Amino acid sequence: MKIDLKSLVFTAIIVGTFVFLCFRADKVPYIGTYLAGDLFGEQSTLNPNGENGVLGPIAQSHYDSFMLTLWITALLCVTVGGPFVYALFAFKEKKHFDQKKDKLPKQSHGNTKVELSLIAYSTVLLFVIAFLPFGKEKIPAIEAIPYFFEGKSNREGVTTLPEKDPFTINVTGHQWWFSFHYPKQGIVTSNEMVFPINTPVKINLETNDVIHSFWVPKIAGKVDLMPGKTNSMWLYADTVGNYSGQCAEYCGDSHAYMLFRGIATTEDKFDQWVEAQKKPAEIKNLEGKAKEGYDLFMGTTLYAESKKRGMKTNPVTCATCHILGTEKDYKFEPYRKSPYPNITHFAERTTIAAGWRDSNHEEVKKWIQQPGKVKPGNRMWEKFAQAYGVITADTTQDIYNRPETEANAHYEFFTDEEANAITEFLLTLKSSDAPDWNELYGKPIQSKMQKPKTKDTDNNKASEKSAKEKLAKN
Ligand code: HEC
Ligand SMILES: [Cu+2]
Repeated sequence: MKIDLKSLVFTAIIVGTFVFLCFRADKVPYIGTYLAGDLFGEQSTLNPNGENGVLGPIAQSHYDSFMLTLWITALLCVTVGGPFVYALFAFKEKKHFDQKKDKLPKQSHGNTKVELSLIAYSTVLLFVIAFLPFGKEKIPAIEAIPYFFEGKSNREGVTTLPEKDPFTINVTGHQWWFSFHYPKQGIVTSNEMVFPINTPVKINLETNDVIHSFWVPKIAGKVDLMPGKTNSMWLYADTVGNYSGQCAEYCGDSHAYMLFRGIATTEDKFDQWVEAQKKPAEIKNLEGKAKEGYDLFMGTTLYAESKKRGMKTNPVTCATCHILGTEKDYKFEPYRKSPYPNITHFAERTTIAAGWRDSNHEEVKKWIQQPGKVKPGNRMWEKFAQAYGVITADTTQDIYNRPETEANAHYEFFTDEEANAITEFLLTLKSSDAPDWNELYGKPIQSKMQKPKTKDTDNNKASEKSAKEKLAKN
């Protein structure tokens, strides 16, 4: 068979471009970002050794198996796709082909030799994927499962998960945030999982409601949190950092806003953090606005909204749901499955609303006033909205899909003054010796993400107002 040079060049260009894009999409302006969000961003698994740090053996082993598979599929693409594309060019109908005069090539069907060799070829490749120790970790894919779940490693200097008494964090998923319980340390926190570097960490995963999935892309994951079952995995980081994590299984309204942070820190800082977490909240010396805020939090003051509706008591208060440990030796563990975040050390966290917004006065105030606007459908908003009759139990689910009720989700439960006072109080909830993670390790990508699209048009404001008036009448 004579090789047709022109067809060969076309084939090389097409197949070559495809393979290049598979490996270096990030090098082509826009394509990488377009295809995958941000190929080398904070939540990327593609650069365990990239500029954002070496991230330990698990991320590396995932990366290794991914790259091995990618190389092999590239080989398949060239060896099978290549002849196919070549045939398209080389054997297409010639320009002056005349059905009557010119002869058709010999028509054939099937070719046992080709078919058998293709089967053998793919079988060999599958074996290579399964058994070849590849990359830095050299974990063959077939061993990757026990590796990930049982905490093995081939890397020098990595301590693997001890069978007895490993460092443990119990993670519970809620709609739409994560809580973290440290059984040895006896503490319970939410949305920011702090752990020491160079320590194998056993993670137990449970859910309080639906299926969620735990994933810190740069360190390890993802494993589902299944109702009625405890799954586990391990993680190990060898570089300090403020890594961003994400629920990776669709779990309802605010799934996309169900983030968290994995904060890998030194042993010293970790111990310092634990000591701070064990302290009760200081409420005795509160003054002025912060004291007002505390009374509002506890619900001892009648809220303006309750007054307006002629209620003698608040139908729901912050303390109805949130734990605030104010006594010495307060025990948090009984609340480790509570569907509401522990607020005792709120201001030590760098984010609010499950890692979704930065923790600062403006964001916290907005959250308190209009939680439904920040995070659609969240449970806190739902309870206030039902208590004040902004929604009835059956409108919760589709409130965002109906123009006439969407404005209700933006209803403000607190006046500016109240929200400011509560915020002031919440921001006192920190001990002075707690580490500041943002300051130490910078912020991960969430803080650079877009704000939620809220249509803050005049039109929308007007409909909010009319919804408010309508509700006030009822
Ligand atoms: C129905 C129970 C409920 C009530 C009442 C309630 N909250 Fe919440 N709160 C929640 C839930 C649930 C979340 C988690 C929301 C999420 O991220 O999806 C939350 C989250 C928060 C957060 C963010 C916590 C974090 O670590 O990210 C703050 C701050 C907060 N609430 C303050 C308040 C204040 C102040 C009040 C009173 C005005 C209040 N809450 C009333 C249930 C409640
Ligand atoms: Cu989830």
